[in-house]
Amino acid sequence: MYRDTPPPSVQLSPEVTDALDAGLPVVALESTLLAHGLPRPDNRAAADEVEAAVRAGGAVPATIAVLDGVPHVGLTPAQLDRVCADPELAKLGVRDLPVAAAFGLSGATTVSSTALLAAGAGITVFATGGLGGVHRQSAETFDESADLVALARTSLVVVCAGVKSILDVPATLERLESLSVTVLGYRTRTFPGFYVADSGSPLDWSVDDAAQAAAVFAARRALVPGAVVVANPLPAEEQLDPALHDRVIAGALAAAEAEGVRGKAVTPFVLDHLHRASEGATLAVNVRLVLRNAELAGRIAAALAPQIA
Ligand code: PSU
Ligand code: MN
Repeated sequence: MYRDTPPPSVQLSPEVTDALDAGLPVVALESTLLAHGLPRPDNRAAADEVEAAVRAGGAVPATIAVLDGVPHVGLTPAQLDRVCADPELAKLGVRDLPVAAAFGLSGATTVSSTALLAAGAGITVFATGGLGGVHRQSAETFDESADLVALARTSLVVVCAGVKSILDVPATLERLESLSVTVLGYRTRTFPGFYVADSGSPLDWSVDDAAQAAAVFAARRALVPGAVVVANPLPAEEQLDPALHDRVIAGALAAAEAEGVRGKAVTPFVLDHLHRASEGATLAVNVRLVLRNAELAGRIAAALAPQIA
């Protein structure tokens, strides 16, 4: 088919375009946690709540997904409906983006592809739930999330509650060190454990407020490409009961193994199993930590805007 103008490679929403042009703070949000990490139809309300949390922090939200081959940065309510309702929506990491673009496919973006698209659009702060990382048994399966390598080369702040606790947390921290990703605890010197406040792994560095996190990112950006991870723990009174946590995780990993789940299906399978085995307790905690991260990301973006203008 002949075209005299190329298709737009990335579509920014009018609100995101205006905010970036005016130097206002913007926070990128991923869509895989909505489409593949939370159950339908409740994921749709969560999408609105996460965007509202970014606004409460003082920034404009930009949820990112690929629709009909075009990456969108900032979604309309109707586009969010699509992302949250479509059971066929693909899960797109960085390596999948060219296939989606060439074939006009739609998909949700993971941490890796969201970070790439956000940075390309000029967005410097990104909020998610938990990063992907090194899976347990990775010595046999080689299962390590593409999130890690993407963060090594993409310059932005990523606010998360650690890495998903289905993973090998110490091994993931070792890989982040090898990849020279800066990791900061938010008011903590131990790495958060996603559903639980403390993973038990120590951290070298912490920041006390959004302004300090922004200052570290501004310094990194002037020095070397790559991400600054801000690891934001749930308060102890909001975490999942640690005994329940350990029990349901063991069951979910055993189920994935027994059913032979592999590749990019592993994380959605395990999260869904956890939500059901805990009778919704992991789901409620997952949504809560994403909201807290979105609000903190909004505050970091607001603190950063004058520093990198
Ligand atoms: N955080 C959540 N829920 C999720 C994810 C993160 O609270 O579903 C997603 C992110 O999109 C992350 C992905 O990039 O899980 C990691 O998938 P994998 O392990 O296949 O790399
Ligand atoms: Mn994987």
